[in-house]
Amino acid sequence: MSEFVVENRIWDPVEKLSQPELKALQLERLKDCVQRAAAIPHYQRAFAQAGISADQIKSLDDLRRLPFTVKSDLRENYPFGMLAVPKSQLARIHASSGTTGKPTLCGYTKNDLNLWAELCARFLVAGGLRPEHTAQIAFGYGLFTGGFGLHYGIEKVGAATVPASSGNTDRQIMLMQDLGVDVLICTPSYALNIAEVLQQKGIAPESLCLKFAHFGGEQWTEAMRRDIESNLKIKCFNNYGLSEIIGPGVSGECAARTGMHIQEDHFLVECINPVTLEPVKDGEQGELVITALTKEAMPVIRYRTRDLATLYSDPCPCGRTFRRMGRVIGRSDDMLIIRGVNVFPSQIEEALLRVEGTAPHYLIEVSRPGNLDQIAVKVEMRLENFSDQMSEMQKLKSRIDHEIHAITGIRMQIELVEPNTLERFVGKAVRVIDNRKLKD
Ligand code: DLL
Repeated sequence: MSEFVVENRIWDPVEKLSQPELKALQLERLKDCVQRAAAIPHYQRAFAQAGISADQIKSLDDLRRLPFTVKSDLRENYPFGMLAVPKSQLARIHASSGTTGKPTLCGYTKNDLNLWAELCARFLVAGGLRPEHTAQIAFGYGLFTGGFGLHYGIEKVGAATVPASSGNTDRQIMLMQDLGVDVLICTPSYALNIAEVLQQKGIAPESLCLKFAHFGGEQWTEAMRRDIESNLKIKCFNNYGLSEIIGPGVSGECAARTGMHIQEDHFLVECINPVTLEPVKDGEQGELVITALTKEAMPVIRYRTRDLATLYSDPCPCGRTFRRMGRVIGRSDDMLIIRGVNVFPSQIEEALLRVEGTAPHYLIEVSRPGNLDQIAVKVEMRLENFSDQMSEMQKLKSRIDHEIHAITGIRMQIELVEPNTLERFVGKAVRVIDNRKLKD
């Protein structure tokens, strides 16, 4: 890891609001948000079905009386059915990164765009960004919220952006070298990709000016953070968001890196058991449900994110009072159920990263040849550990098998593949192919 030390700085004093002040602000905003949502036909129907009206919201506890919003609600109201303002007031439209069917849209008014930049500025500053820095954005610029979201956040802080967009790793590296880039902004899997190309080109990471990075947009693990930090000699910060809510800017890590502070003055976050829909206790894992309190164009009520994480409300040394969320450890809908056992791709990644000699590139393939689920993991080897000796390879396979079994409790078929043979991704990585679904 780099020696880079992030001094604690807070962008907006609101991040230090006392609990009573925060709760009062949230309640006022919740009432307003529900009033605005009540003008949208979808919410009129959903509120009527739940037997609640906007004027019955008297306390923050009343949030639980409101109906959930799910992705299919947004799809069914495609393209503009979820807007609370006339289309003429939109300043921009983004979309979720879904690859099949119609995307789910997110509309922004001018004020929404300004708020979004503010929220990104908050987590960027918490994670070390200062006006003197140069930040390279290797997120795609387009309907995906990563590129533009981070772009305006960086500009708000007053740092310089290099809007490289995604792909063309050689050019990314050239820009980093020539422009003295200090900060890298992309998905964690793309950072691994960059580290690998640097190594292939024989460029020492120390020869770059890179000091730290802000990663988000996909799941990653602590082990992957360690890997990237040691390969690129930088410090990495995690940030989280989703386009249905606003994009990046929902939460992000501070210098303490003990979870991502949720921007609670704008987002009410609940953590529920995805089966019973009851709230889980603080510190227990559950599905995040988010209400976007202040978005003008698209107020979203109790959006079921499907992201599984844990909320923490113990004090943070940075002085921010906003609760934190831990890493997203999986999605309630990409959870694989293998012979009745719940398995998350992130658990397999954690296991692989424990075994020296494997590269953090893998592909999980699930099938059901007869009546029994089978799961195969293709694991790429590191060049230096690749050997012609069967016995060496066999040893490596059994170490992987052991770690995966220790973490998930099930045995998987392990296939070692040659270095640089699995597909690389410039955006979000695709790690799972579930062939069982194709038969449905
Ligand atoms: O990925 C927004 C974003 C862009 C966040 C750049 C951070 C940085 P979507 O394309 O709508 O939006 O995908 C949202 O990505 O529900 C999570 O499952 C996943 N995700 C986003 N950030 C993280 C993270 C953007 N830090 C979906 N850790 C979310 C784990 C993440 N998963």
